[in-house]
Order: sequence, then structure tokens, then C-alpha cells
Amino acid sequence: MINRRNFIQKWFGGTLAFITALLNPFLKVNAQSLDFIDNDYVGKTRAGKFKNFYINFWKTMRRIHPETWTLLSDGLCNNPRRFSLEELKALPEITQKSRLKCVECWSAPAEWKGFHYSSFAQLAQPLPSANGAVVYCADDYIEHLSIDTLQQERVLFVYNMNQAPLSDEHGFPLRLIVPFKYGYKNPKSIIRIEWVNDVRYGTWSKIGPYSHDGTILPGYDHPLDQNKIRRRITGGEVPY
Ligand SMILES: Nc1nc2c(c(=O)[nH]1)N[C@H]1C(S)=C(S)[C@@H](COP(=O)(O)O)O[C@H]1N2
Ligand SMILES: [Mo]
Repeated sequence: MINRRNFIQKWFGGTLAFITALLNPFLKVNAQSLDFIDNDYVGKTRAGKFKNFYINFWKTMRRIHPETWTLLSDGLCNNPRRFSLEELKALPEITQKSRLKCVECWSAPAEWKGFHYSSFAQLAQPLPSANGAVVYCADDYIEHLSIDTLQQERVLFVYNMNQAPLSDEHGFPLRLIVPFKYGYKNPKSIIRIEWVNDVRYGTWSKIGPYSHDGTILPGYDHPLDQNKIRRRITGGEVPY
């Protein structure tokens, strides 16, 4: 018996040490979450150059490498397949200035460039039975948007921000900008779009007190570019 107990203790202790050793690099990265400079990870940041445009990530993740990234489109569509960034950048370009408003209260403005759902839909060919898209991101973040929302004029699939390719922090190489919905409905670092016809809950609306719809409500805003001075907002897209 004692031998067996010893064995179990040793085995358990050894396994625990092994798992801790395996996790160590990740734990270290999390501990430095204010500083993802010069390493292969990105994560939540509010410091340094990001103090005027905070960075939210559900999980710390490896930077996406341009050579390996593709966008998978599958589910209820005629044409399940992968798209390269070049192919998506060849779609008709739209430039737009809009403010991203987080439900945690801050907001920040940017000029975005990308393409509209209508041109992407010609390639991806969602079936008439599809009424929404589940957007999967590289940090395991998920969001669901209805096709009705995606069709709105101000909604863009974006690959440029302020005349430069999206940074890893802001969602390289592709994100959604939905200016009249809270930031959590603006998924970034997108890797897959699944066309669906049922309602799916996104990461935040599943765990938080936040609505599935995510439309910006009347209330207050603390614009990071204006010293966070509190102002009233009326709901919907926040003025640039
Ligand atoms: N992949 C991914 N996209 C995401 C999030 C996330 O955690 N992971 N957070 C959302 C939230 S809550 C906000 S406010 C915005 C913030 O965008 P930013 O980090 O580019 O400022 O990203 C949204 N998109
Ligand atoms: Mo947010």
C-alpha cells in the first residue's frame, strides 16, 4: 500500500511539475501582458502607444503570420473554401472614418479601409437559408452577426487602419467594423466565417451581461483621444 501511495504521489508530483513546465512560457507571457513588444505574442494592452486606442484580446495569442493566414468560409454556402488576403484585397475598396466604442465605456476613432459584405458575398455565396455568420478569431474569440447587420452600409470587413495594414494588435489581417454596435461585435484577427441559420452567442454575450444584439445604447462615452472627458451619447454610431 505504502509503495503504491508513494508511487501515486511521485507520479502526481512529477506530472504536475511537467505540466507547469509546459505552461511556463504562456504564464510568463501573461504576466507581461502590458508589454508584447519584441515577442511572438499579442494580448490585452492599454499602455504605451495603445493608450489612445486600447487593445482587447480574449486570450493571449501568437501573432498571425501573413504567409500562413487564410480565411475559411464554410457552413451554409454554395462554395466552402479558403481565401487569401490578396484575393480579399482585390475586392472593391471602401474607406470610412468611424469610432469604435467599447461597452466598457472608452471609444477611439480611426480611418478604416476594407470591403463591403455585398462584394464578399459574391465570392463566398452564402445560401438563401443562411441568416447569419459566426466569426471565429485566432484568440478563440467568437461573435455572431446577422446577415441583416452585415448588409448595413457602414459595416466593413477591414484590413487597413489609418493608412497602414492592421497591426497585429488591432486584428491583422482582417477584422469587422460595425460602428453602431459595441466593440465586442467587431471581431478581429478573423480566421473563419461559418454561415448559419440559427442564433449563436458570441464570447462576451455568452458570459457577460451584454446583449446579443450589441447596438450602442444612449448613455456616456469617454473618448480616449479627448482625454476621456465624459460626454453624452444618444445611441447608435458615436460621432467621429
Ligand atoms: N478576436 C477578438 N476580437 C475582438 C475582441 C477580442 O477579445 N478578441 N474584443 C472585442 C472588444 S470587447 C473590443 S472593445 C474591440 C477592441 O478593438 P481593439 O483591440 O482593436 O481596440 O475588439 C473586439 N474584437
Ligand atoms: Mo469591448
